[in-house]
Amino acid sequence: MSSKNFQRYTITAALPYANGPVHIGHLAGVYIPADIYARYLRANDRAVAFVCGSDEHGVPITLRAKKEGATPQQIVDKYHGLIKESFYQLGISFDIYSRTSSPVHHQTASDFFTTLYQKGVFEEKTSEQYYDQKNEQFLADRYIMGTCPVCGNKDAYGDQCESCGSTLSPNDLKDPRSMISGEKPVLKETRHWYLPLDKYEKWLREWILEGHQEWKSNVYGQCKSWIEQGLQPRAVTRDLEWGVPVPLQDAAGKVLYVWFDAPIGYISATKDWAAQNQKDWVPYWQDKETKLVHFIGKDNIVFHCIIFPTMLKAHGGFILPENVPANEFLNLEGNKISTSRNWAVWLHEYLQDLPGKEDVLRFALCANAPETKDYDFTWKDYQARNNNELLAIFGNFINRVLVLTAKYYQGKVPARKTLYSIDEEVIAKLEEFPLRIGKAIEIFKFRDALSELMDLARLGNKYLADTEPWKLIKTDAERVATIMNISLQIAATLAIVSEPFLPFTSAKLLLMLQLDLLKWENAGKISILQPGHQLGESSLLFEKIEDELIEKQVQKLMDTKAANALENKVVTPAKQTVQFDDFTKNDIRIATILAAERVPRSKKLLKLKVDTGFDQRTVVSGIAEHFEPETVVGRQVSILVNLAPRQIMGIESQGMILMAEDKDGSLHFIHPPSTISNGSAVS
Ligand code: B3M
Ligand code: ZN
Repeated sequence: MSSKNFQRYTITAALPYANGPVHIGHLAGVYIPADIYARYLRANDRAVAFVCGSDEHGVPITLRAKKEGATPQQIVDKYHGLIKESFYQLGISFDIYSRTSSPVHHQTASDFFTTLYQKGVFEEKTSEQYYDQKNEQFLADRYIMGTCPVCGNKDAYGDQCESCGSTLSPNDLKDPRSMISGEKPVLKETRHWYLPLDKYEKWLREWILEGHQEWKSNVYGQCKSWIEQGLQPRAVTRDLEWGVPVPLQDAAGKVLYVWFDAPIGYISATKDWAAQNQKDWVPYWQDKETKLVHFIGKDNIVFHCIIFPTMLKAHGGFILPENVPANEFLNLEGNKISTSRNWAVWLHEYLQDLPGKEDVLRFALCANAPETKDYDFTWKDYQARNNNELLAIFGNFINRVLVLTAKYYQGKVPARKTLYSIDEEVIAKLEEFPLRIGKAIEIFKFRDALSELMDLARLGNKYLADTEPWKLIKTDAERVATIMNISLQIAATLAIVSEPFLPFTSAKLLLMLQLDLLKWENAGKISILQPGHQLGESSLLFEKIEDELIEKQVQKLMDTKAANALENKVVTPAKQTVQFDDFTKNDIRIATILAAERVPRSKKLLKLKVDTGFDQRTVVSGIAEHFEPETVVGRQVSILVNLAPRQIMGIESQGMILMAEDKDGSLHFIHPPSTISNGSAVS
C-alpha cells in the first residue's frame, strides 16, 4: 500500500446510466462515500478533481428509448438533467457532472481508440452474430431472447437468464428471437476489434495481486478470480447505431462498446472541468503525483480494475487507480432494490417527499453503508438514526451549548479560567477526534468515521452532564465560563469535521457559531472560538421524525409491491386437456345466497345457505377473507351442485361456489348480468 502523501487527487464516481433516476442504493454504494472522501480531501487542502457524469450509451438506453417510444437522445436528455439536479440537491459535490453524449467525450473516446488501434493493440476478428433481417440490424445481446438452456425460461436474454441467473451468450439460447421484430434472427458475419486482456494477464497479476493487496477483500478477491480463471480478448466495438462511432474507415454502423467508452468518460469529464475552470487536465490523469480513486458498486469491479487499467496501460502515459473501494449492495426493506420492479427509494422523490432532510438520508445511508457486505435500508432504521442519534445526541448537544451561552453570556464566548482535570481530559480527547475521523476516511471506512463523529458529540454531552454548568451558574460563574468555553470549542470542531458527512448541518452550525468553514487542521483545537466572539441566532439542527411520515413511505413501497403483484402475476397456463364428456358430468347452476355466517375458528370460511331452484342447501366457501357475510346475502352465484358432499370444519358442504381469482388475488363471483331463475343450468 502506497503510504505516499499525495497532494492531488482524481476521484471518479461511477457514471450512472441515464435511463432512469438514481436511488438510495446508488447513493450508499457509490456517491455518498465518494463525496465524503472528496470533501475531506478539500478540507485538507488537497487539489481535487471529483468527476462524474451520465453514461448515455449502451443497450440500457436504447431499450428504454424503445420502451418509451423516444429517441436515445431524448431519453438521456430527460434523465441526465434529473440525475444531475438530484445529486446537486443532496450535496454531492462533484466538480463536474458531465455526460458521454457530449462532443468532448466523443472526441476523447475516439482519440483513445485510435491511439490503441495505431499502436496495434487490438486484435481484429470476424465472428457470427445474430442479425435481424427485417430491421437490417445486428442484435446486441440484450436484444435477443430465447429459451434458457439451463432452466428452460422462455424469456431469457442473450447475456443472462433472469430466472436462474445463468450468464449466457446469444448462441446458447434455444429458439432465439429478436426483441425488435420478434422474428428468428439469422447468424451473419461481422468484424470487431478486441482488447487482448490475455496479453496483459502477467502485468495485471503483478500490478494487482502483488501490488495492491491492500485493496478491499471483495475487490481483490473478484480481481483474483477473474485473473485466475484466465483472461480472454474482449470485444470493444458493437454493431449499434447509438454510441461513439468507431473511428475507422470501414466501420459504418459500429460503435465503441459502452464499457470501453464509459470509463474514458472520467477523462473527458476532467477535460470538460479543466476547460471550464482554466485548469490543466493533464496532471490529473498523467502525473504520478496524482492519486486516482474510483468509487463504484461491486458489479463494476472488473471494468474498473481489469479492463480500464489495461486500456490505460496499453495507451501509455496515464496513471492507474491507487484504489477502487467498491461497496456491496444496499437492499430495501428486506428485498433487493430493483429498477424494473420500481422497488427503490428514488432520490428525486425523496427530496420532494422529505424536504430539508438531505443530511438525514446521508447519515442513514453512511451509517448503514454496505462497505463489506450487503446491507438493508429500512424506514424504521432511518427514523431511529434521526431521532436517536442526530436529534438526541448531535442536535441536543449543540442546542444545549448555544442556549446556555445565550442565556448566561448574551451569546458571547466566555473566557476560560482555571482548568480542572476533567477539562484537560476532554481537551486531550477533543484533539484526537479529527485524526481518528481522518484516518478512517483515508482507508475508506466511512461508517467508522461517522461513528467517531457521533462519539465526539457524545463527548460533549457527557462533559455537560458531568459538570452540570446549569447548577453552578449561581455559585461558581468562573467554572461555568470554562465549561461553556470548552463546550463551544467542541461545537466548533463538530462544525468542521461533520462537513464531509453532513454538509447542510455543518453550514447551519457554522452560521450559528458565526464561523467560516475552517480547514481540517483547525479541528480539535481548543481556541477556535475566541473569548468575546459573538455567536449567531441558534435554531434546532434536527426535528423529530414521527411515525406517520415513515408509515407513508412504507405504504408507498407496499403499494408498489401490490402493483408488481398485479403486473407480474402470470396468468396460469391452461390445465390438462379434458374430453367433452368429462365436462358434461359437471352440473353447474345459478343459485341465490339466502344466509351467510362465519365458520368459528376459521379465518377463511363462510357457511352459506343457498337456494338452487330445486333445493336449499349448505355450502362452505373459502371467501371469508374477501367478503363480509352480510355483503353476500341475496347474491346470485354459480354453484357446482353435483360435487360429492364434504365435511369441512364439522359442517357438511353440499357443492361448491365458483369464484374467479384476479391477478392481484382478489376473488369475484360468477353470476349472470341480471337476476335469472335459480336452477338455471350453466353449460
Ligand atoms: N453506467 C453504471 C452501472 O453499471 C455504469 C457505470 C459506468 S462507470 C464508467 O450501474
Ligand atoms: Zn435460466
